[in-house]
Amino acid sequence: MMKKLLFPFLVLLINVYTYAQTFSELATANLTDVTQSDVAWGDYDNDGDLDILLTGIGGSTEISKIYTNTAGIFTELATANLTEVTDSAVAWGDYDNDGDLDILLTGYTGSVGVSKIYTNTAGTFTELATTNLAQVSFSSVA
Ligand SMILES: [Ca+2]
Ligand SMILES: [Ca+2]
Ligand SMILES: [Ca+2]
Repeated sequence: MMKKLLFPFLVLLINVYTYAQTFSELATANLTDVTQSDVAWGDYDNDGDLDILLTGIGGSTEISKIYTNTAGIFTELATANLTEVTDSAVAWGDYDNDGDLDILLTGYTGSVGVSKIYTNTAGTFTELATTNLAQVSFSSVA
């Protein structure tokens, strides 16, 4: 009887051991701490790894930042020039179908709600003037 039970038990044990995953905080993330935030992964520079778009309240001010992933070290992109928002929603998408990810960003600037599209041109982001989107905060985008 014991031998009959031993084999299934060993199979179960091996499976648990094989598939057990643990998560630990990445020390090289260097992200701004935020509240009332939204975040999205996207490979905006097309180098095969996921970068980060992060918005929210960082300290006492609204922020909108892109972090470039270089072998797991995240560096703020100086040329992002995004409107800084909180109570926000952000998404990456290649709206102009030119092969790079652009940005849809909504949220509250501290005075008004905004909805903006930013066109990605070799890692420089330019606001699209012709969106005609309703201006919102406490929003959702996809
Ligand atoms: Ca990337
Ligand atoms: Ca990279
Ligand atoms: Ca694009």
